[in-house]
Amino acid sequence: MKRIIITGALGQIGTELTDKLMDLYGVDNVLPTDVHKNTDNKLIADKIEILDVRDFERMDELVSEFQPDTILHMAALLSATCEKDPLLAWDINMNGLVNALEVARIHNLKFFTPSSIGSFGDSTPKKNTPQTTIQRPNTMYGVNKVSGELLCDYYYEKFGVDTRGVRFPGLISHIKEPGGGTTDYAVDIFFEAIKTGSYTCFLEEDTYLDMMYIDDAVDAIIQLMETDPSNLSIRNAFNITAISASPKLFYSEIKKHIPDFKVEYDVDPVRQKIADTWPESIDSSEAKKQWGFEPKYDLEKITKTMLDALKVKLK
Ligand code: VAH
Repeated sequence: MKRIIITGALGQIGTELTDKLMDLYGVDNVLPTDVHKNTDNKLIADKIEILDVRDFERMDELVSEFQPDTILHMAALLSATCEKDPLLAWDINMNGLVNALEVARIHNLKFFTPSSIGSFGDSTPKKNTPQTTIQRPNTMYGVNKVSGELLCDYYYEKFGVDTRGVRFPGLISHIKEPGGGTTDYAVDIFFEAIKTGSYTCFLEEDTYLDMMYIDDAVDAIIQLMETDPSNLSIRNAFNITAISASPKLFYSEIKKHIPDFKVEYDVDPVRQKIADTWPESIDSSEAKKQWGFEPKYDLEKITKTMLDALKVKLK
């Protein structure tokens, strides 16, 4: 990668990904885009362009002007939001993806878009979920992610577009909070531990899901995109994860730092139903073998990093 355009640059991943890319490749070699310009990151604010990924002409115009060699397509609605308006989710998540793939094909760009553990369904093996296994999700988000994986592989095989992807677990960050995700509790719990000392969780205490700290997620995208393509026998998309954790596990780790921290449960049936169809733990051995994926943050390090950062951010 030398010159990169990013869609969804102000999202939970996009914000920190853009920042890291500007640091690594130079501010002038990164073009962040999103549907708004609201950011307190000055470097991003100076560069960002408005782009709704459903607008092919605008995307094509930005790429023709900026002349990138890579597009990182991060714009999408997350799982719980998708269930509130499935047809809007299909429009943004799928028509946006087709536009990004078409732009990559026409302009010969390297291409990345994330899939998710949400691409698995209730009939998928839940523990140590294999890289290749049954994927019959019954959520609009999951349908979008499986369709997206298949479409990205099609563009690789049919048109030779260099498409690559990963299946992200829940991502934990303190700079940009997620919005509308089933795993958002794993971010909210840290914010509330510092803000109020108590948290009401919308998932059951023993709901185990794969999770990862945002720095490991950003590093994984860059590492995969910089890998020699001859090393890759899989394109879309690699299982990656750092930990398998539950609300109860996060609670007990946070209590080591904040002894009076309290958690109650008020389960959201929609998000619990989604979470119950997702794996408890996935096998990320192919990512390790093919491009050296190795997360640096375990539960202990995630907890200390989040609490230390939020004590400063929220004081
Ligand atoms: C969501 N954070 O909850 C996203 C993610 C694995 C979960 O895809 O929808």
